[in-house]
Amino acid sequence: MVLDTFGDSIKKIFSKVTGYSLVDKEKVDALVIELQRALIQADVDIELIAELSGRIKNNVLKKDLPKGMSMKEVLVKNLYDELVWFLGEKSNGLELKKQRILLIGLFGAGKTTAAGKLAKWFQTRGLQAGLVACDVHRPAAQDQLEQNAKRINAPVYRDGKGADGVAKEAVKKSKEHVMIFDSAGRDALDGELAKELKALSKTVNPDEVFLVIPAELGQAARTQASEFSKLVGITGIIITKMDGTAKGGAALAACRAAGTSVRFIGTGEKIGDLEVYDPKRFIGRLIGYGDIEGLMEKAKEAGMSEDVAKRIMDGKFTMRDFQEQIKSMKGMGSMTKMLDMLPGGSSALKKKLPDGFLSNQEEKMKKWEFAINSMTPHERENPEDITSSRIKRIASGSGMREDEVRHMMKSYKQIKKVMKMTKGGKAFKRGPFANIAKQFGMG
Ligand SMILES: Nc1nc2c(ncn2[C@@H]2O[C@H](COP(=O)(O)OP(=O)(O)OP(=O)(O)O)[C@@H](O)[C@H]2O)c(=O)[nH]1
Ligand SMILES: [Mg+2]
Repeated sequence: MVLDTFGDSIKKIFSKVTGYSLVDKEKVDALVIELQRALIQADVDIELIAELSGRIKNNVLKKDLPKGMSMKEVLVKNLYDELVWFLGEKSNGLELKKQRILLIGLFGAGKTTAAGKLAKWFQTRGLQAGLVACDVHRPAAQDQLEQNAKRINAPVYRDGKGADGVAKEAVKKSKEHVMIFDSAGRDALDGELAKELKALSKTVNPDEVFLVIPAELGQAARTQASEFSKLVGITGIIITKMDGTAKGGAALAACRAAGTSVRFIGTGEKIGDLEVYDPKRFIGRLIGYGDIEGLMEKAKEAGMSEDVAKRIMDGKFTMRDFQEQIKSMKGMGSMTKMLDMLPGGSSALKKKLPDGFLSNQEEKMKKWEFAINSMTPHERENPEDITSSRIKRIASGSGMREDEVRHMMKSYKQIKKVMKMTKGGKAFKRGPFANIAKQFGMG
C-alpha cells in the first residue's frame, strides 16, 4: 500500500540528492515533484504541499545562494527544513507542575501502556505520579494498569462506581503531583464514547487531554485526530508503536494536517520507551543521519565543486579543474572520493581494489599537483597544447621524470573521458576504468 512508503520515499529523495554531483533547475523540479508525490500519498493537505514546494524552489533557485553553499547543499538543507516544518512543531513534553492528564483513544491504541510510561517520565523528573483506572468496561483493564503502576512503584486508584466514580474518588484522595487518567477504548468514536469522555472530562477537569493513536494508522490518523478534537477536545497527541511500522511519518504528517500537535511518541513496549516528540530527530532517524550537519557533510562529500561539475558537463575539464579536484581531495580517501563521483558500482569497485592501490594513487596525485603548478596558465586551460618540449620543461620544473608527467597527462585524459561519460552513467561498462573493472570481476 502506498501509505507504507512515506518513509521510504523520503529516504530515497535524500539519498538521491546527496548522490548528485551537480544540482540544476531540472533536478530541483524533478525532486520537488517526487516530494509532492510522497506528501500527497501521505494525505497531506494540497495547499500545504504547494506552500512547501514553492518555498523550496524559491530558496534553491534564487540567484544569491548563501555564501559558501552550493545549490546542492541549499537543496538538502531546504528539503530537511521543510520536512521538519511540515511534520509539526517540536514538543516541549509536559510542564513539570501539578496537573491532571486524561488519556483517550480507540481500542488497543496504547492508552494503558502510555499511562505507565508518562508516570515514569514524571518520576524521572522528580514528580510523583498516580494512575487512575477509569476503564471499567473491561474487567482486566484495571489490573493491567495496576501492573504497570507496580513496576514503577506508582499508586493506582481504582475504587468507585463507573469511570466517573473512580475519577471522583481519585481526585479526592490523590496526593501526587500528577494524576494520569486511563480511559476505556472503543471501536469507533461514536456518540456513546463521546458522551462518556465528556462526562469524564468534566469530573477530572484535566490540564491535558491526550489522544493516543497508534502509528500504523498512517494517514487515517488525520480523521481520527480531527474527530476527537471536534467532539471531545484534545490538547495533544501521543503516537504509539512508532517502532513497529513504516507508517509513522504518514501518521505524524496527518496529525499536523489535522491541526493537532504530537507531544510524545511511543517507541516500544517497555515503560521507558517514550520520547518527547522532535521532528528533527524523527527525520534524522528516517533518513539515517543523526542531524542536519551529518547530512550536509554527506552532501559535500559525495560531490565536487559545482564549477568543476558544470565544466565537466559542458565537456570542459581542464588541467585547472583537474588541479582543483586534486586539491580538494586532501588526505586519505581522496582517490576514493574521486571514485565516489562516478555513478554505479563505485563502492563495490573500491572493495575489490587491492590494498594500497588508492594510497599509491594519492601519492601520485601529490606529485601531479607540483607538475600542474609548473604549467603556464595557458597550458592549464588548454592541455591539448602541451607538446613534448613543454613536458620536458614541466618535468624539470616540478622535479618529476618526463614519463611521470606523460603518465599524468594520460591519467588526466582518462579521467576527463570518464567524467564526460558519467553523464550517460555507463562509465564502468565502457570507460577507461573498464579495465580495472574487468580485472576485478566487475566488467
Ligand atoms: N511495540 C509497541 N507496542 C506498544 C506500544 N505502546 C503500546 N504497545 C502495545 O500495544 C498493545 C495495546 O496497548 P494498551 O496500552 O493495552 O492499549 P489500550 O489503548 O489501553 O487498549 P484498550 O484499553 O483495550 O483500549 C499492548 O500489547 C502494548 O504492549 C509501543 O509504543 N510500541
Ligand atoms: Mg487500556
